[in-house]
Amino acid sequence: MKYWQPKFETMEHNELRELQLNRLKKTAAAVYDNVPFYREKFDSLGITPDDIKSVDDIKKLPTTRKTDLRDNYPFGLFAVPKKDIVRIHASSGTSGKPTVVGYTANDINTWADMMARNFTMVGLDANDTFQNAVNYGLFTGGLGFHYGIEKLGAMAVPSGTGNTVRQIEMMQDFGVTAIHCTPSYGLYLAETVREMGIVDKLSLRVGCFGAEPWSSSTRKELESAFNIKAYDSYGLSEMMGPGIGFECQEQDGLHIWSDHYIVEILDETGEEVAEGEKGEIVLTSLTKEALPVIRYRTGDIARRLKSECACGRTTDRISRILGRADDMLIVRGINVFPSQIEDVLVRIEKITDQFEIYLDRNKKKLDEITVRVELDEDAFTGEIGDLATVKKVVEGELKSVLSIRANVELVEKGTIPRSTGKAKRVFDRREAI
Ligand code: ADP
Ligand code: K
Ligand code: ZN
Repeated sequence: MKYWQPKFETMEHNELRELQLNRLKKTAAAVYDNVPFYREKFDSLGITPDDIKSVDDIKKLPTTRKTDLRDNYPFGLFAVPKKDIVRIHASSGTSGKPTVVGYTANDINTWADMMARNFTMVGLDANDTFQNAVNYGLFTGGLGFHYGIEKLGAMAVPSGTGNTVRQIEMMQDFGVTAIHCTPSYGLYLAETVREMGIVDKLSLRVGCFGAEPWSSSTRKELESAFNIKAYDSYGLSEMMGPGIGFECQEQDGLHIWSDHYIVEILDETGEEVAEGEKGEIVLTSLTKEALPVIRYRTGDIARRLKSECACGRTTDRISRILGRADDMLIVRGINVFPSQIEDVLVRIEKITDQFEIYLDRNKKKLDEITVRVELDEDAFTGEIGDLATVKKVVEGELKSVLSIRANVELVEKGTIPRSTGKAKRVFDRREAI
């Protein structure tokens, strides 16, 4: 079988537009009726869901930003009563609180079907054994992929992250044919497999890599190290999670499932960019029940590609992600905003409000984040124990907010250059992967 849901994957253009229009109307009505945030936005623009007469009328609708989710933390943008929510996930917010997203039972099912489409698209089926080597928990990557693997009928190996040698043993012992992880962890796994000299003992055919940007040279490296085909998986929690965009076997851009999302590529002024130009991906969900989102500014930069594809799917297509429109950093697949770090630091005593962030790639090819902070000498007694305590406090606070470990470097007050304009706080020394 070539398609998981052929009706939707290969829908003829006009029919697809018609479907999008109906679903857009329904979504607009749902948020207008159930989400005060959207009701106010619609009112202030002087529009109602009835003003949507064509898909292009989406331009009349308000946009949504990550800060809107934060301002309505935790459940303020949910469009259904809490009893209909069967799961939540969370990702990083721009500062302070995380962004919480919710799912109804139908949402979970839709997401799993999208995943099963992706897996079918790259040639997987119920005969496959799929190792999901990402974090399970509040992040969407774990359970998101997991449910799709089970829906496909393949055998899921929920290995999670860490313990690389054990991961490779599992691949070997269980006859794993497909793997999902971040591309940077993929590179480390590949290197370890090479060192162990067991590539020919593996049955891997397919790798799915996402959550952070990666290049075509990394693709070649992963493909040759594992003897696989490597595919790009794109997504974001606000739109469900991973898998809302995925490469097909043409390996030339990502299909975005157009029966579930409307894609706009906008310039800084909010206009659709000229054909083939780069712009910000703006997504509107068409079927999400728990958390419908209108014109979400993803902050991700890409190009729109022609929707015709040799694989026969008729969805919208985009290039791989080419960058970010804001200052969001991606560290080990986890989104980190400098403002989040600032937020943590200002609340800690005995340090000044100056800081710098350094990003490096360690020997395992994994990201390392170092935050340099200044000791406030007035608060410092000169005891060496004091230093250790301050460092520990800062590390602990950062860990609890970022969910990754940051190295903390304490320096003397005045070491970090004061700037008169926009301070340069981030020094990304990682080579692109
Ligand atoms: P995920 O778990 O899918 O990474 P998050 O909501 O935590 O979900 O992060 C979403 C962000 O991660 C995206 O907006 C994008 O910046 C980045 N991202 C996800 N997948 C990719 C990818 N394949 N290529 C580049 N960036 C990606
Ligand atoms: K991410
Ligand atoms: Zn295709």
